[in-house]
Order: sequence, then C-alpha cells, then structure tokens
Amino acid sequence: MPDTAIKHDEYTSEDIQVLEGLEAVRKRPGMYIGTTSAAGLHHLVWEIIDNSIDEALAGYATKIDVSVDSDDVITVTDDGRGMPVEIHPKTGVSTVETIFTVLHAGGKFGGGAYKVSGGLHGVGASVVNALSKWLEVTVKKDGKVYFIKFVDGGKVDTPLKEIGTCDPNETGSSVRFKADDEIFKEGTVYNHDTLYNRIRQMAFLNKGIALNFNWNKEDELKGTTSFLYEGGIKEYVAFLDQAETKLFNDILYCDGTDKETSISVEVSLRYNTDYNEKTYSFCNNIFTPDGGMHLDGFRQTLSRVVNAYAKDNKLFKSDDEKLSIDDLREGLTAIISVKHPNPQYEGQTKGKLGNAEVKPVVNKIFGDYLKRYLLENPDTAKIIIEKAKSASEARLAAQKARESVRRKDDFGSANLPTKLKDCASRDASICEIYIVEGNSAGGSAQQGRDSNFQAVLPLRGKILNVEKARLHRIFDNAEIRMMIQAFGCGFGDEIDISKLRYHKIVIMTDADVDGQHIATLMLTFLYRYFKPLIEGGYVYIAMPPLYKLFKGQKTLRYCYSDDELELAKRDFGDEKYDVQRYKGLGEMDPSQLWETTLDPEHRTLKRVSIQDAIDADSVFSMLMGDEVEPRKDFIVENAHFAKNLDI
Ligand code: TSJ
Repeated sequence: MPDTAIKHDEYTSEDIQVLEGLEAVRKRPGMYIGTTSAAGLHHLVWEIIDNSIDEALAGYATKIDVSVDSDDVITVTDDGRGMPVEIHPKTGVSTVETIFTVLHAGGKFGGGAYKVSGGLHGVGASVVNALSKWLEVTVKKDGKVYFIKFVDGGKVDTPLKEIGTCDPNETGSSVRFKADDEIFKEGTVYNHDTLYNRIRQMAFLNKGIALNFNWNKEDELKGTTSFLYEGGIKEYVAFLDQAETKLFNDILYCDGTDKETSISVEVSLRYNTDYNEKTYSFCNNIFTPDGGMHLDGFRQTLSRVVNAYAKDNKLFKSDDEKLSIDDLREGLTAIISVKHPNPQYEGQTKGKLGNAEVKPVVNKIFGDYLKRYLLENPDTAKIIIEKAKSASEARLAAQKARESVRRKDDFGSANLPTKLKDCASRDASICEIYIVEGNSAGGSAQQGRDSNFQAVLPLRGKILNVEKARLHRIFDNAEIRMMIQAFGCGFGDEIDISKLRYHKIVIMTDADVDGQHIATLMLTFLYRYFKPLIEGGYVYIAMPPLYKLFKGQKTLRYCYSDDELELAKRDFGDEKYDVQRYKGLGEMDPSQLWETTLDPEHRTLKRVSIQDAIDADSVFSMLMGDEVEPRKDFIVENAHFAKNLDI
C-alpha cells in the first residue's frame, strides 16, 4: 500500500469527530449495548461474530472460528474476502480503520451485500472497539497480511501496515480483543456455556456455515467443538426433540424468499407425544421471545391449512368441528426463522417482531408448502389431526379440573399455606420469597433470614415432574399448590403481576447435582406456568458458597466457585488455613446462611433470563424425556452441564 495511505501525525477535524464518537460510547455504553453486565460483555462477541456471519451469508466465507484464549481475550476469525484495506474516500484513512472508528460505519462499506446482522442492538465493530482495552485486526487478502491495533477505547496504536505475505488463495478477517474492565465493572470473564450455546444456535440458524468454538483455557472444559448443520433449522428441531418420542419420522421444512420485500423465511416442525410446545421464532438470527408477525403468520397458517385439510378429507365428525391453534400447539416443536432487511422490534423489551409485511410472506411460503405436504403425506396428516383432537378433548377436561381446584383452594385469597414462613412487610416491591429445598435447610433459612422482608417456603422432595403431567394433574401436587398460593398472582394465562406478593422469587438449592436438578425442575415449572414472572425479571437463583476458608474459629473468606477458590489460595500465599467444602445448605448455621446467601449486602443472586429458562427447559426435557439414549449421551458427553446447568 502507498505511504500516503495513513496520516496519523496530523489531526484533521474529521479525526477529532471520530474520537468524539467513540467517547460517546464510553460515556453511555448502555445506550449502545444495553448493559455493562455479563450480558453486555458477551454482546461484544455477538457483534463481531455477526460480521463474519454476514460475510458467510453473502457467500464469501464458509468457516468462522471463535477462540477464548484466556479469561478475557477473544479471537474471531473467518475465511471471507478480508476487510477492505484501501483508503476510504470519506474519511481519508483505510476502510478497516474506518470500520472500527466511525460509529455505525459497518454497513456502509459493504459491496451492497445483504446484511442481516444488527438486529436487536446491532451497533457494529466501532462500539466493540470503543469498549475495549485493546483490539487487533488482521486481514489476509491479495497474498498480503495486514495488521492494525487500537488501544484504550479505540485509539490507533499500530497504524495499518503490511506484516507479511500469504498464499493469495488464503483470505479472511480476524479480530482479537480484550474488553475494558473500567467499563465492564462486574468483570470481563467469558462464560463457557453462554458462548457455547449461542454459537451452536448460530450454526443451527445458518445452515452450511462451520462454526468452531475453541475454549483454550486450562480447565476441564478445554477443547474445540465444531458446529456445522447442513440441514439448518431442520437439525435444530431434531436436536430439541431428541429426548421426545416422535409421532412420525419426517421433519417438515420449507424455505423461500419474497422478491419484492427481500424477506426470507424458513420454517421447520415436527410433533411428538409430549403435551408441551417448543416453538422458537427468530429474526435475523436473534431470538424473539415475544414472537410477533412471523410467529402469528406461522400459527395462523398452521391452523388454516390443517383445518382445511381435515374438512376436505372428512376427518371431522361434524360440520362445526374445528381445531384451535392451542390444540395444534400440543407436542409441537417448531422453529420459525426470518431474515428481514429492516426489522422493527416492539414491546417493552423489544422482543417482538413488528413488521406487518412479514405475515403474508410466511402465510404464502409456509402455507403452500404445508398444503402440499399434507396432500402428499396423508398418514402424517392424519397423525397430526388425531393428536390435535386429543389435545382438544384434554383441554376441556383440564378446564373442568381447574375450576374444581380453584373452588377447593381459592388461590386468590389470603389463604396462605401453613409451611410458608411469611415476612412482615406487605410491600411486594421489597419482599422476597426463598424457595428452599429440604426441611433442614428450610429451618436454617427461617432462622437466618430478616423476617421483615424475607419469606421462606420449604419444599420437600422433588416437585412433580411437569414434563409428564397435564395441567389438571399439576394441581394435585401439594408443593405446587403452596407456591401458587404464596405467590398470589394466579398462574398460566391468568397471571396478574400486580397481585404478586414478592418481587424477588429466589430458588435456593444445594450446590450439588441433586440441587441443580431441583433448580432445573423449578425453573422449568416457572417457565411453563409463570412465564411472565421470568420475563419480568422476578426470578433469581441464590448462590450459596461452595467453600469456607478458616483458621481455628475464624472465617477468613467464602468462595462461590472453584476458580474463586484457586484465586483465594494464591492470595493467601504462605498463610496456613483450612478449607471446608459445603455439601449442602444444611451444613451452614443460620448466621452463616445469612452472611453468605441471604444478606443483600453480601449475597450473589443470579437473575434468571428467559433464555436461561429455555435452556433449562430443553436440558430438562432431555434429562426427563422418554428416550434413554439421548439422556445417556447427554450425561456422558456433557458431564460439566450436569454439574453446572448455566442457570
Ligand atoms: F467488523 C468486524 F470487525 F467486526 C469484523 C468484520 C470482524 C470479523 C471477525 C470479520 C469481519 C468481516 C468483514 N469479515 N468479512 C468482512 N468482509 C468485508 O468487510 C468486506 C470485504 C470485501 C468487500 C468487497 O466489496 O470487496 C466488502 C466487504 C463488506
């Protein structure tokens, strides 16, 4: 490249504007990445990966590597064309430098390629740069290797230069960065399972792209996992369904693009013998927890086409028989994935796709396919309709059972369960309820708590396996009825958050495999019957310590993870101390439980996100489902998950 390419010794007015731009990101990072907690930290990685995904979707890259080399350094590499290195006419510096220093520059420099990244937050590489301690870019193209490095929130440290040569057939972009711990004050350590799950999801949602996840840290998770799904979301459905007993072998799949709007649609589904639904919708690779026009279109079409088929083929007993969409949801596993050039997200948490023009596109592409599929596969069509008919009958029976349960217990009233040790305050916004496993731990919690605002509900044994039970059976379970009464807000479709008696619902279980299992059960139950409580951020997991370091009678410190124990051991140097490993909550006396787990000043609570609940739900289905093989595989291959379910 010519010498005149980069001028860093003279600052022009444009340069100053650029610095101001990135400074704005550092001043108000929340505006750009939502939060500076762990979610925001991981968002930086998604932002970078999105760029490589775009390159792959444009047809130029086939492989993306994501590597974690230490706690806080991430490298993303693709085999695309390599970011442009020539001088950009508007900024006077190289395009690659521009991409990283001008806000929202990402899209403007493309060759008109279809860009899908940048959905929910979509802020671009410059924001990542602004929030990094340092960031290095390596580009391979035209047989040359280029390098540029930024430090301290986006200042050029090493201007773009050629650092070597390579095979001219070898091209690609690589970005390596370390997030700034002055911005991410809660820490810059990446979570293995968060990265693993999202990268796998990206691979499911983008068929044919190889995503390799390299966890290079020296711990028990070390290793490389390669994700490549030629079948895309069809394989996603198979994955979500692996623990279920399927009703037929085929997985339905269709895709298509509407020329006029450039909206593309993919739908895949199958039915299993279970009673629950697992339907997830996405726009531009981003999960839309509150659905929207793509999901509405899917449900409308499913109901319209199946009903028309049943009618035409005389599968209904009477003329007015009809399957509702709720009937068709039982046992359904489905993925709806759309790509839209200009998505609009609605709702308080922006989790709902608002573009009305998506619905007719889904109706057309999925409708034409489904109609034809049912005609060509009458046996499968019959199975689907029989399943929905039985759901319809069960729903009527459940409604009756619900009414009788409601009369018996009067869920809405001040009729509280005797096991509940309630708190004094009636101000729900400060009240907390600890749902505690086991009676001995319940006793410690009851004595150790601040009874002004902390209530305790001990649960005995494992709560009902919700996977296997239909709604009317759930309410025969005493533990579940107690929870419903204690929360006070109703359940299912009839939740009234204004009646919720505690704004923190804290699941507290032992830090062992059994405890994790019970936490997963609880989370699955809450996800299925109290979803708005999870969406509203009212559900938490307590984090009791795993270890106590002590000397004689004196407690030196508590450690909440193995990593923390290792760090603590280093901190102590030569000092002599003993380590106690807590096997269960019951081993702590009330004052220790207060100090470590209940006291708002010192405790750690994990807020459960809807994604956590979905992960628990699918882990749970896998561990509880009918199929023995996947369960065994899961436990053997993912032994670390059984230990740490990432909740
Ligand atoms: F932006 C970024 F830094 F976040 C980033 C971008 C990070 C990573 C890991 C990869 C990429 C990236 C960008 N991969 N591939 C590209 N491609 C382009 O920037 C590119 C290359 C050539 C042309 C062209 O028209 O010739 C156009 C584009 C957009």
